[in-house]
Amino acid sequence: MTYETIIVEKRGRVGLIVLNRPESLNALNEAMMVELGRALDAFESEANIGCIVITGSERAFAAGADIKEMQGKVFPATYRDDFIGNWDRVTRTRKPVIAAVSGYALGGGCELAMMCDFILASPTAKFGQPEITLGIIPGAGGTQRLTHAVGKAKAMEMCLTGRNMDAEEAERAGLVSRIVASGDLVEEAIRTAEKIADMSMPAVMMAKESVNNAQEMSLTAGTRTERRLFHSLFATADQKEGMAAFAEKRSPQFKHK
Ligand code: CO8
Repeated sequence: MTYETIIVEKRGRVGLIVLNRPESLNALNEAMMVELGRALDAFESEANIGCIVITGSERAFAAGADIKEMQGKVFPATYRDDFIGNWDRVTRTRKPVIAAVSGYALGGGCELAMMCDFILASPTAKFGQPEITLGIIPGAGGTQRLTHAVGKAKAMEMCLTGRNMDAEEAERAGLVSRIVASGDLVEEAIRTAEKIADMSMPAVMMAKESVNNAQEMSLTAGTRTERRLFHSLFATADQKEGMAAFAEKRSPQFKHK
């Protein structure tokens, strides 16, 4: 498959997607989001891929939706065509997706990173929802996922003022899982993805599903669903292998990868 706005590579069992519109700091446009969806579809259906990494450039993960493409849009068409309605493909990916963020992750760029399962950031990362400065509000989950990640006070301040968070503040607030030294970000994201791809895939997918349930369900419903998933994993050969390997003091060789 050929792509114009992204670069797609396989690194062993890891699928790597690099956002690549350097002339506009990786501003997200319709073409890029369609290509991102196609790349995710391809990795999702490829049995050999166990985890996906999305990254941008040193300077920008993505500086938001493409303002120049958006600026002439009018309400009836945005509503009728459900503008950006298909930009949330990442959230429907069942394999884990890691965002490796260096530089700007603003507006839709911050929202795209938050759609991933977790964010690794370089010390240069800057997260923000500057839509308010353009006379609009976040449209792809910024007011929701940011609030879940960092709490109401910080999310509200960022959405009302457009203030950015640097990597350290984002890590303290729980938006990013770890800061990785500049220059090593993508390789560390790939190493982390390899580690995940080496686990039992049904367990990985159920862990992802269950953690995501914490944002959607009550504690009672979430823990009950978690327990059912936990029970079901005792039907897998990988549970037998994982526990036998522990008892025999060796590394597990999971079958369902
Ligand atoms: N859209 C289009 N072009 C952009 C964007 C953007 N979001 N961001 C940067 N560019 C372009 C600039 O216009 C410039 O192009 P040119 O060289 O032709 O003038 C080039 O990229 C380089 O940018 P700057 O010269 O501005 O670089 P600076 O280092 O001076 O500044 C900034 C970097 C601070 C990132 C600045 O470019 C900026 O403020 N960008 C806009 C950030 C923004 O407001 N983002 C929010 C956009 S709205 C949005 O995302 C709605 C979300 C919708 C849902 C998305 C679903 C996933």
